[in-house]
Amino acid sequence: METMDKETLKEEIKKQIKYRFRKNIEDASKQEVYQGICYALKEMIIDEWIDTHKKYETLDSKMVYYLSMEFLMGRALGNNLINFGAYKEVAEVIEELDAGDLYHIEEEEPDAALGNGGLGRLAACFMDSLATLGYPAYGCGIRYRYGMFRQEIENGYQKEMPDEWLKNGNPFEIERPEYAVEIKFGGHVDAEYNENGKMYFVHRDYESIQAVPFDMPIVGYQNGVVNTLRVWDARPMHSFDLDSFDRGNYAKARENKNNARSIVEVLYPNDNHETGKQLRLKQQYFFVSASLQTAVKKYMQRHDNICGLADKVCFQLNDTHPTVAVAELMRILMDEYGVEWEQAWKITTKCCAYTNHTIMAEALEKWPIALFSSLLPRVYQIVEEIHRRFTEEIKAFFGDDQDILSRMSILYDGQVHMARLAIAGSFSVNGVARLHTEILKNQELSDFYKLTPEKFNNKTNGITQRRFLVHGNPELSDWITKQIGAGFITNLPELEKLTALADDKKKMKEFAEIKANNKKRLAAYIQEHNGIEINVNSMIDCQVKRLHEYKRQMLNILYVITLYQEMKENPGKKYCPRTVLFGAKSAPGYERAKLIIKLINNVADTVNNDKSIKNQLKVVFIEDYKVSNAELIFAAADLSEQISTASKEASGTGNMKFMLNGAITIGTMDGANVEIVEEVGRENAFVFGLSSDQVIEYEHNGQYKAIEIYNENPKLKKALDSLVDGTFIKEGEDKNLFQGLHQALLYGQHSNIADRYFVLADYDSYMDAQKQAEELYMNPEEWNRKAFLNVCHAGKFSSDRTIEEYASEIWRLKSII
Ligand code: T68
Repeated sequence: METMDKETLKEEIKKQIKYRFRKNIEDASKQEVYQGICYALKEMIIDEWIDTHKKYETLDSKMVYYLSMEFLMGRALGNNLINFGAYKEVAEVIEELDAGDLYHIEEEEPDAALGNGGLGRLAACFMDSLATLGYPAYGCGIRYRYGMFRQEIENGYQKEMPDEWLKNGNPFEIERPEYAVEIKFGGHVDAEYNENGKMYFVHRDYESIQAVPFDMPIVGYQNGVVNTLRVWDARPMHSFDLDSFDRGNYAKARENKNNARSIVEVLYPNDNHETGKQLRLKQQYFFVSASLQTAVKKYMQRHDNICGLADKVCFQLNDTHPTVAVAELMRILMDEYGVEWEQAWKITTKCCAYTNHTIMAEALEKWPIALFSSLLPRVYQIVEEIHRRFTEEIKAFFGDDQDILSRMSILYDGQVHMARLAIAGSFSVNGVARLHTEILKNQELSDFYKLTPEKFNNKTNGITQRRFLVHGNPELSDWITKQIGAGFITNLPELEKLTALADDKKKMKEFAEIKANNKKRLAAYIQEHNGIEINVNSMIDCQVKRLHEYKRQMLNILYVITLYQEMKENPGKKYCPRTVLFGAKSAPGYERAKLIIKLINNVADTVNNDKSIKNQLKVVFIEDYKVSNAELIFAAADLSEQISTASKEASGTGNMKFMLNGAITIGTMDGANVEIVEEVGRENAFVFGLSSDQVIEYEHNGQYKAIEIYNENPKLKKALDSLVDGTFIKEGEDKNLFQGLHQALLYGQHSNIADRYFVLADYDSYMDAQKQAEELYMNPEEWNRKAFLNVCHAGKFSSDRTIEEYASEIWRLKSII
C-alpha cells in the first residue's frame, strides 16, 4: 500500500501517457487517460506483487490452485484502486489534472467477461477474498480472445456480438513466455520395457501446442498482498511449419498457427448446460495440464520427494470442467516422476478437491469415449484403470448391483462421466449452499455419499463486499463507515452493529435517500442505454441473471401480464408504481430462452406504450447485462427476484448482492435463499412457492398436472392465453410466435413433460407474495426499515467467510498476514 503522494502520482500518470501515446495529458483521449492510470497503478503494485511471491517461497507456503474454466472478473481499475487504497487520491488527482472524472474514466475499461454467470463470478470473488485474507493462491484459467458475447437487442430479439475485450490491450496483465509449457494432443501410446523389464508408456505422433501464461494481479484489501490470476494463451510450438513454408505452401504453414489459437479463441456461452464439443475438451485439458505441470515443477524446485506434494499443493476443481486434472496428475506422477500407481493415487486423492455447482441433469459433463481417447490417449488409459479399480471398490461395498453401477461407474454407456471421476479422485466434495449439499447427499449423489460420507461437505457461497458494496455503492459504503467505522470492509458481520439504527428516524431517512440517489444513477444509465425514462419513485423490481427456464423469468413476466390486465380492468384504481427490470443473456443455441427474451421485450413494448395505465407499470429489458452494469442495478434495487424452482438453483449469489445493497428478496426456498431468509428473518422477505421436497416428490411420482391448475384459475388462464391471442404480437409478426411457450407450459413440447419447472404450481403463491410486496411498498417507512435490516444481516454472505471455511476445512492453508 505504498501509495505515492499526489504530486508524484500526477507526474507518473502524465509520464505513462506521454511514453505510451506520445501525447501530453491535455491531448489524451479518455481511453488513453484510463490506460495511463492503469500503468501508473501497476507500477505501484509491482513491488508488493513480487514480495508476496517471495514470501510464499521463503515460507514454503502450501498453495491452492483454483482451477476454473471461468473467471468473470469485470473491470479491474476501480477494484484495484480501492484495494490498493488509492481510489480517492486518484479521483482527486484526475480532477486536478482536468482529465475528466474517475467514474467516467472507469467506463473506458471493457469488462473482463471470461465467464458465463454465477460460477465464473464466484471464482472472481474468491480471488479477491483469498488475497484480502492473505492466503497463498493462484487462479488458473484460460485467456480467451473473446469472452462472453456482447448482447444486443434488435426488434426484441437477442443478437450475439463478439466481445473484443483485448482490443486496446490489457494494461494489468504481464506475459510470462519464460514459463511456457508444452501440451500434447492426439497420437498413440506404446508400451515399452526398460532394461529391468519394467513396463512404461511412450506417447508418440502427438500434436504439440505451447501454453503461454499471462499473469494478472489480484490486490488484497490494503494488506500488501498481491496474488496472481494466471490465464493461459495457446500458441503453435513453432510459429511456422518451415517444411511447408519452404515448399511454398504458405496457407498450410499458417494452418498450424490457427489450430493452436483456436483453443483459446472463445468462451463457450452455456451455463448449466454441457456442450460435448471436442474443442471444449481441448480447452479443459489445455489449461489443466499447463497449470498442473507448472505446479508440480514449482514444488520439485524446492523439494526432493514428490510424495509430499499434498502437504504443499491443493487443486480445487471449480465444477467438473477441470476434472481431467485427476488423470493428468496421475500421468505426471507416474510417467514423469516414476511414481507407482498406488502411491500416485494416494497423492492425487490428497491433492484434488471438487466443488459441485448444479444438480441439473443437462449440465452433467460426459464425454464420448471415442472422442476422449483419441484426443488424450495416455490420459484415457489412466481413466480406464481408475475406472477398473473404482468399480472394484463399488462392488466390494455394495455388491454386484447393476443399478448402482449404472449410477456410479466412471465409464458407462460409452461415456466418461466427469462428476464420477471428480468424486473418485478427490478427498473433498462440496456443495455451494446448505440445501444444495443436502440434496447432493440425499438424492443426486446418495450412492457416493454412502460409499464415502467423509468426503462430503458444504461451503455456502459468498460475494465480495469490496466490489459489490464499496465500489458499486460508494454512497452507502461511506454512510455505513460513518455509522460503524470501516471494519465491515474486511469483516462483513460488523454490519450487525447497524441494527440499532433501525429505530432512528433520521438515520433511516438518510438510508432511504441513498437508495433514491442510486435509483437516479441507474435511471440515467437506462436513459442513456435503453432510451427509456423510468420513474425513480417506483418500486425497482429486478431479475438479473442468466436466462434459464429453471430460473423462471417466465413466472415473473406472467405476473407482469397479470398486473397489466388488472390495471386495464380497473382504470380508476391506484396501483403501487413499479418498474420491472430484466437483465439476462441466453445461450445462443437455447431457443426457448431466446423466445422468452422476445416475449419480455414485446410485453415491455405493449405495457410501456399503453397510456391508459398511466405509467404505473414499466418493463425494461437491460441490454448486455454484465458485472459493471450489475453493480449499478444492485445498488438501486428495491425488490430482488430469486424465484427459481425449489431444488434447482444450487446457491445463487445475485441474491446476496441485492441483500447487501438493501433490496428485499421475493423468493422460493431454494439455494442460499434459505440461509438469507434465516439470517434476515421471514418477516423481512417475501417467501413463496413449493418446497424442494414437494418439487422432488412431484418429479418422482409424476402426479403434477399443469393443465388442471390452468383450468381452475381464471386469472392465470387469462394471463397465459394472452400469449396466444395476439396481445403481445406486433405488426408484421407471426401471430403464433409465442405458441411454443404456451404449449410447453400446458402440454409439454418436443416430448418434454408439461411445465417442467412448476411455473403454474407456484403462480398463485407468487401473486400473493407480490401483493404483499406492493402493500409494503405503499408504506415507505416500513419498507425502508425491512430493506435496511437486509443490509444489517448480510454479514454471513461475504466470500471472506466462505474462503475462511475452504482454507481451514479443505485446503489447510496458512495466511501470510
Ligand atoms: C452456478 N452455476 C449455479 N454454471 O447455477 C448457481 N455451467 O446456483 C451458483 O450460485 C453458482 O454456480 C456459483 O456456485 C453456473 O454458473 C455455469 O456457468 C456453467 C458454465 C459452463 C458449464 C456449466
